[in-house]
Amino acid sequence: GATTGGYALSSEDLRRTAVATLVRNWRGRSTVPTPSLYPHQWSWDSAFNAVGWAHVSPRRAWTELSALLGAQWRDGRVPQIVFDPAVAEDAYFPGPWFWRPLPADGPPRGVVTSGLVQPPVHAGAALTVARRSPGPESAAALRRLYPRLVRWHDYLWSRRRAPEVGLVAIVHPWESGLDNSPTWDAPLRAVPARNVTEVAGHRRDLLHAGSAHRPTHDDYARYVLLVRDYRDGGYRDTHHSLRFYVVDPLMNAVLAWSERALAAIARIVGADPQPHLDRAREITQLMQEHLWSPAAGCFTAMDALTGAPIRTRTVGGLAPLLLPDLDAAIRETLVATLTGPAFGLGDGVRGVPSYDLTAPDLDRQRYWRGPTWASTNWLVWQGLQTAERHDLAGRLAADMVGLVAAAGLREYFDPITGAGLGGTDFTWTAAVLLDMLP
Ligand code: 9WN
Repeated sequence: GATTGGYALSSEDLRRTAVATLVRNWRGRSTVPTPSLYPHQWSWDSAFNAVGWAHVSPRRAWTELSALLGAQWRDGRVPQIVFDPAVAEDAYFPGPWFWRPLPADGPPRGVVTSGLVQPPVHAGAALTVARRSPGPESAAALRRLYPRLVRWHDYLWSRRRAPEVGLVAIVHPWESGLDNSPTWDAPLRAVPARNVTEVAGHRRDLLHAGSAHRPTHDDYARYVLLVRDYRDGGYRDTHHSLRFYVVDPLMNAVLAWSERALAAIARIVGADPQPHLDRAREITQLMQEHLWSPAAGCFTAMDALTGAPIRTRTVGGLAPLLLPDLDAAIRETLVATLTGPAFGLGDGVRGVPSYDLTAPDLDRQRYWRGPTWASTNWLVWQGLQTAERHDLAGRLAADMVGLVAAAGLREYFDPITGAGLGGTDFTWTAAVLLDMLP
């Protein structure tokens, strides 16, 4: 096999390691993100995992997506976590007990889930799986999944749109997928950090990853309070009662990208693609109207409770590269930001960091406050292909391969030194690698 830029492992070695990790983390219907830290099924992880499985066992890719959508709530939401009943209740915090009671329009009988959501990458991933492994099995799977994916998007569109802006809002930092991103610092100031010691005592993550690489105890106290409020309100999406309500570019860009994927899937299964294309276009326009920041050179979030813009540059603000109907000038500026000092693609930085390298509060080791993550890098990689910047897409893929060759299948990486951080044997890192390997 080809060698990977002077690193010890060849492409073939890497492929073998990645496949072994997927196989080891497979639990019969889905893949755990990593057995120690996250021993259940996670929503957006499953989408990335499926893309990896497409290279190994398309059947497992479809099983994984079907299992997740099998836990879809009656109201259409696809939950952030589907708990494995075979795993101890306290293996992960907050575990199944914390989310109860689940409402009547919640998950199917006997299924316990979180009540939050994560970015809707699933339709985009399903189309990617079908393209990587075309044939009757994929066509049949798309036919089965299409109505569920439609209901999922309809939930976000009908229940989660911020009134003034018309874009989808998140009610908790965990919904963003970028949990402790500096973007949430300002809106989280309105959320008191209560019972910090008690919450700290519940944490299980610190048994498996260094505390300098994880969110703080204050972060967790706020996360817990927000879940408690939402749960005690029956997980109803009435934003007047929420303390956190934020419109975020990653969530909306991914929804528009997935709506386009649904249009392509609709054509395959004999449904009407037009409503999906219309919605995708509407989201792109609304994002350009409300979230584009010429000063930041990327899309930025907005506190939907106050209307205040949040001018942080994060990898989420680059995700609209996924949208082919973006203004040409905006697309060019995004590419300039990606290759400029804030993200440094092609300039010695390893992969696309989660946060602006020039920001004074950059923390290269702490979770979503600096490190490079495989999942978001895959999205930017897709976006660069949509933008027809195959040169940069190739650069980014080589960066990801180099990171893993040197540091292993870690959860995230220091974007300057390349050091591996967080969990080990990480499924989405393996999955994305299989898709990015030359
Ligand atoms: C909470 C599983 C998940 C990812 C998220 C990542 C992390 C969970 C946690 O792990 O979040 O959802 O307990 O910290 O931030 O993006 O889906 O890999």
